[in-house]
Amino acid sequence: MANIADIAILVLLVVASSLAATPHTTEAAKHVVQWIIPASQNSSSFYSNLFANTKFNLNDILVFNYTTGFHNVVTLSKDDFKDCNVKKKMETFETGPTMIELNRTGEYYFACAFPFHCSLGQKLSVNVMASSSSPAMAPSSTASHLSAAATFPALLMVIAINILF
Ligand SMILES: [Cu+2]
Repeated sequence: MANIADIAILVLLVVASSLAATPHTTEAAKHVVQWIIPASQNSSSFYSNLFANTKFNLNDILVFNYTTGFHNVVTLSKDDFKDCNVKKKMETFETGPTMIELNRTGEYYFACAFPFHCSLGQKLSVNVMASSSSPAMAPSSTASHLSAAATFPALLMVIAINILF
């Protein structure tokens, strides 16, 4: 009986460590933004061009990289964003890098509130989609997560039976 129990514990350890090591496939993406006054001619569309092909999903993280004291990040309404009306800011983040979790779907409007920075193109809007809008990823990773979770108690039961009988 001792041998079976030893083997069972070994199996348990191996399974537990492999579960712990399994990468979390639904982990949020980090989008790094070099938060500057764009130097390009088309400065007002610099950031929208930069992220034109980027998908922002729920719970992704935006990382605004800048030196504290040289820029900041404020959130604006759609209209105030359009007009660079940065005095109407809703939230202000002043310590770089600023990390913002996109914890709701829909549009976000960011700008720098330093004088003229927004009108010189330091503004970014992102449209956050629900993660389920990428069908290739979400359902399969959820399924594998569930099956791994279900395997564990089942294994414990088998081990218990082995030890008892
Ligand atoms: Cu700025």
